[in-house]
Amino acid sequence: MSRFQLTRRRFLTAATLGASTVALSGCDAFDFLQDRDSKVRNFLTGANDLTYHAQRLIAGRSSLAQEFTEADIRQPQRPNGITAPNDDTYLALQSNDFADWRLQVIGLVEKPLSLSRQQLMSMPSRTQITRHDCVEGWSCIAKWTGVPMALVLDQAVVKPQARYAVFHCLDTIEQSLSGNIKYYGSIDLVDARHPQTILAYGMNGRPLPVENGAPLRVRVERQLGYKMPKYVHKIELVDSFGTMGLGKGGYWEDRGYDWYGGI
Ligand SMILES: Nc1nc2c(c(=O)[nH]1)N[C@H]1C(S)=C(S)[C@@H](COP(=O)(O)O)O[C@H]1N2
Ligand SMILES: [Mo]
Repeated sequence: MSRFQLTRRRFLTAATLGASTVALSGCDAFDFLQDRDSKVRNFLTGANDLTYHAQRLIAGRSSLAQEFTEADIRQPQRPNGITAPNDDTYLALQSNDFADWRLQVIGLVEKPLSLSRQQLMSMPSRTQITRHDCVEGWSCIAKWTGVPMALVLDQAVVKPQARYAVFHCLDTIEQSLSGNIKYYGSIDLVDARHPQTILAYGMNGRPLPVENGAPLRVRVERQLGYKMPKYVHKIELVDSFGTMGLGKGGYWEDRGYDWYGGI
């Protein structure tokens, strides 16, 4: 089990943080899909339910995604989406090496948690070399280290009526007239408790860089990249995500991507 020397090592910081424009590099959405009542989107949603149930039946609850060796890591993990959050809260945490950052675990739990990075890092860890597939069509193999999410959920004691874990992020992915929209996403508790689902604080043997989600990002290895939120600061256990965002369970899901991004 690897442990990182975080004491005086500074995280990668972007030298230029000026631009406050929307950074939607690549993951473009189609406009009609933003409409809640779009017939096309409802059709796509129905098809996704089928994919989800079929994959659950065929692949089972805990089949593992393929793992690789060090030799398979041929390039750095390609940063995508937001890579340098310029939100005040994030910048303040980053300037202090995330010493004041906490992971909140709230909602349908018996014991709400507020965990520091140090506390997360002192829990048992898992390291896995896996392939990240982005919906845009590129892949990267990288080594990820973090706490199995199941251990965190056990510590919080999830209530029986909880069905989903929602990840709330610190980065603004879009500036709209009604305010800043932060990235968010959700998975069901089957995936949340999957042995390869980790809350990662390390990548390729180093502390997770800012561009890849420091101080904490999720790895959900049987799904596509957009299902793995970066810059996570809050995990909320819910029985429904219908009242969040546009009601589809995540920033990209609200814009037409499948809720179940199975690979
Ligand atoms: N908070 C946050 N999480 C995010 C994104 C983002 O823009 N913000 N982009 C998603 C997408 S589309 C991909 S492919 C991966 C990219 O992760 P990487 O930058 O480590 O390659 O993060 C996902 N999680
Ligand atoms: Mo992606």
